[in-house]
Amino acid sequence: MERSFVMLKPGVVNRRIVGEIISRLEKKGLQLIGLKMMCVSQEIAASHYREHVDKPFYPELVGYITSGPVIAMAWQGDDCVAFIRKITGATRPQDAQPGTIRGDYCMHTNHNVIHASDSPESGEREVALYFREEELCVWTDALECWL
Ligand code: 3AN
Repeated sequence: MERSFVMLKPGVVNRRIVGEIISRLEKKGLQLIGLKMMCVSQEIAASHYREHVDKPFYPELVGYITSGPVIAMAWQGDDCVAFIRKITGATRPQDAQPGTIRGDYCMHTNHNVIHASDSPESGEREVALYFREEELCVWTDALECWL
């Protein structure tokens, strides 16, 4: 079963839209297996965004996700990485379709509301970066046969 790491960035907490955004993922039928509010350390931020270390926006990106609490989540489901990326929308809000989270909730790429793993391999790596195994709760989904 595929896993994806999703993070609602500090602006989401400040704007009081955490519940609305989580609802969108729940309604799709994805299974939430880990959830916590946390402050991201410099070390975790650096590991998370290591592929962007040479990009001009890197200092601002790390500065933003360490500027206040985030909502860290682990989701599970068949093809869940691709489903969540579709629901999340394109990186640039200008390219994100209305109806996607980024299409509906943001205007600037540097404050694009949400992170979602971009491959199953990233999903495994990022879930392990943010969650200890005992923090994950893998539960039997009684609705599976209806999804
Ligand atoms: P995504 O989050 O859609 O997978 P990535 O991995 O290319 O996109 O970028 C990671 C994060 O870096 C984005 N979510 C965004 O916050 C920030 N970012 C990407 N490109 C830019 C940019 N051109 N200017 C400012 N911030 C950017």
